[in-house]
Amino acid sequence: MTAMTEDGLTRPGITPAQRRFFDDNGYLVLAGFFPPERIAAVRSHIDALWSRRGAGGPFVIDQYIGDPREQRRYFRDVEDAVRSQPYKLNDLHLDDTVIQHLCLDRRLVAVLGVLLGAPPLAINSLFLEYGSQQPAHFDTFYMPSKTPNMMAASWIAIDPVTDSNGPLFYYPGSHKVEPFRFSHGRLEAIFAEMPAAEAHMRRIAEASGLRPLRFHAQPGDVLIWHAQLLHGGLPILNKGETRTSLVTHYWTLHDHPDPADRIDIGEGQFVLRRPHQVVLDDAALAEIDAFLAALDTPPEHRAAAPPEFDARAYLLRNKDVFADRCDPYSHYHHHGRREGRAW
Ligand SMILES: O=C(O)CCC(=O)C(=O)O
Ligand SMILES: [Fe+2]
Repeated sequence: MTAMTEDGLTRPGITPAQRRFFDDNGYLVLAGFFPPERIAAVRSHIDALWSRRGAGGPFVIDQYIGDPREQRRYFRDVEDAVRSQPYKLNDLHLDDTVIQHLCLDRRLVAVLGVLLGAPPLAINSLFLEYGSQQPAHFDTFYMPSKTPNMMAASWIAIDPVTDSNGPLFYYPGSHKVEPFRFSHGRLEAIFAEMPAAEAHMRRIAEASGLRPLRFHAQPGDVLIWHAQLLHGGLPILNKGETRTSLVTHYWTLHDHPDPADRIDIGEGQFVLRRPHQVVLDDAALAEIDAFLAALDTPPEHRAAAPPEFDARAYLLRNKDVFADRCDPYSHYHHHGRREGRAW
């Protein structure tokens, strides 16, 4: 059913009709894509990750999402109680081979390769046991690809999902609406301008008559969505229920042709090489402050920054800048200003 072609993409069993459906609607449902045994193995693997977490490891969790106790922490440090409330376990795919091979399953890579027109590159992943309960958004607010639309997401159901346990919702066709541009002219969000973006999304939904659908899923079903599909997660109505799923976002090798940018885990299966998210506990804040105190910024970079430029806030808001230990003034001078980075 699949065959390797000259452009290096495998051609999977998606039909021309499925391809057209994705282009027209901005999403594709692959029902029963993963067999029940595979999903059961993922579930026990996650249980094992939770029970072994104290042994160490690089993973980062957002605990108690939507609650005053919300905080980003190292997974190795959290208490058992954290598992009984909404959380996001971030970027397991960077180091965990079971999750890597799920979100970069060869058949899934093949489907994504056809839909994106280039081999996919997994850029981040979120393991959610209680859904995201996130309002409607475009993923390009957070992670636009270099070339517009060379990005997609996969959503793999691990629990059955009904109206009661926080289904994913999405607006078919919303990917065709002119995207909202922030004041720097691009798609990634400027925090202060989110109210305007939200008004734009409401206008889209009302004026174009788009109607949201909910993804009622069975374990092993997969939903793929387009970079510009408006979507979110509904709240869990029955507090006792879980809504376990894995979301992965992908860019493409087209935009990241340098092999140094990626980890090759197999047969055409690629992970973007990047650090884990930064945990801002007291120790991390102290690390930022020590880094700032030891900076040796070229005076012209410091002088070129706006007078009220806050280097500490810049590092806090642009975690990649601190992860790479870049001088915030120099980074803002060379890249941040042009990229419209927040500070
Ligand atoms: O699973 C969900 O509730 C939505 C997650 C989402 O929007 C995302 O990861 O991009
Ligand atoms: Fe999203």
